[in-house]
Amino acid sequence: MSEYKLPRGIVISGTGLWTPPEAISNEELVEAYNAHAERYNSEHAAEIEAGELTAKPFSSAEFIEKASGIKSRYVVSREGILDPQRMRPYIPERADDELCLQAEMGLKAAKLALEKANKKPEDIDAVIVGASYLQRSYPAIAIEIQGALGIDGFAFDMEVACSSATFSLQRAVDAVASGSARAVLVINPELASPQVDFTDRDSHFIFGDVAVASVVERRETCSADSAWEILGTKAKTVFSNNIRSNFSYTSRAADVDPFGDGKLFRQNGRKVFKEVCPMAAAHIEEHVRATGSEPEEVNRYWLHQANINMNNLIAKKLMGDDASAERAPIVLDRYANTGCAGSVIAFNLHSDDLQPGDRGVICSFGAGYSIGSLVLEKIAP
Ligand code: CO8
Repeated sequence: MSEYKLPRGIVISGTGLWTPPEAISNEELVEAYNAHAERYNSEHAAEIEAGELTAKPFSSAEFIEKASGIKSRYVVSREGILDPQRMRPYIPERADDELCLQAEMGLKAAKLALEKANKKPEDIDAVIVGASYLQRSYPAIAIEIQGALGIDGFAFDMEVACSSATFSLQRAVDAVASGSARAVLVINPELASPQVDFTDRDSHFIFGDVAVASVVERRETCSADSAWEILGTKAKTVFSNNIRSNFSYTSRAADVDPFGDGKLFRQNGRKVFKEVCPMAAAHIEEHVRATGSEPEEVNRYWLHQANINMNNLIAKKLMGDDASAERAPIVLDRYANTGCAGSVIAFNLHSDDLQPGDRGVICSFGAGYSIGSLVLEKIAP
């Protein structure tokens, strides 16, 4: 069991959110997908007629908004995604002496978090990058960002799909609690668009790109205007095959196309919905009670942002009739599913109005399955 009694006095003293400058609306995305489907169907008309191939069905902007709550998504590069002949972003390779794209995204969010926390690189002892995907295996993206910021200490990458942010925040809390770092910079650069199969109607609309970052330190060292004390962290994983991403460096040895059929993100969305909602609600209830509150007393829930209907269901279970968009804010209408970053985006955008003494929960849930939560209380340091 990964829940434990935390020593008091560890805080999140600042977060940063970097949003890519380009966005794609549902209508634009559907227009590109439908043009691609039409072209595919006409090029394969004979095989489809003979029953050897299945025709590609058309997508619809209305379906996407109703089924998911997503209206638009930010991406690092729209051009290739919207080209019916390409259907994937164009991300040119960079030289070894240039920052890689994911490090560049993470660095932008990290600088904003440091500024909000009123911290300098010399105040930080560790950098953790947590993301659903990493642009390369080594040197770690975290070490690249550490180098760019001139931080003296240690850095490493970790991947726990949608829970990479909450799990990496938990690692940061552990490091500060144990004394292995005075302050930790947690960075979650979600470069999602390269893993999306934009030719698949069921999943082409789900993801967007973004980067978030947080500073975790002791209350005594905190010099930010306001901060959030971490009352508890709780992490849980349960194996499930319902969300998979199978492309791998071992494909070379298996003699298969790493990006062939079924190798990119795929899921059984209905099953995920049915299984994860009760798990996430029970997880949060237990965690909130363990920190001395009742779920309906919590002022704000910054929930994972995968599906608005999932969030509404979980919010209702936790807050009953008092559930509202104000108490469980939604950002996926603009950002779509940004993997592990969604709950931290919600926290970044919807926490400044709360008062010292107010409580909130950051919670992620997704592939693995994995669920991670932090119960927070606002303090005036
Ligand atoms: N346009 C029109 N019709 C469509 C479309 C479309 N784009 N897509 C599907 N349909 C059709 C289907 O074919 C189906 O038709 P029929 O009834 O004739 O078979 C009908 O609409 C209903 O389809 P679904 O049952 O699939 O639709 P749902 O109502 O279940 O909605 C969702 C689909 C939105 C996917 C929904 O099931 C959902 O969101 N579930 C939750 C899933 C979830 O949370 N997943 C987590 C994913 S991400 C994650 O955990 C980690 C990945 C980490 C990567 C991050 C990178 C940053």
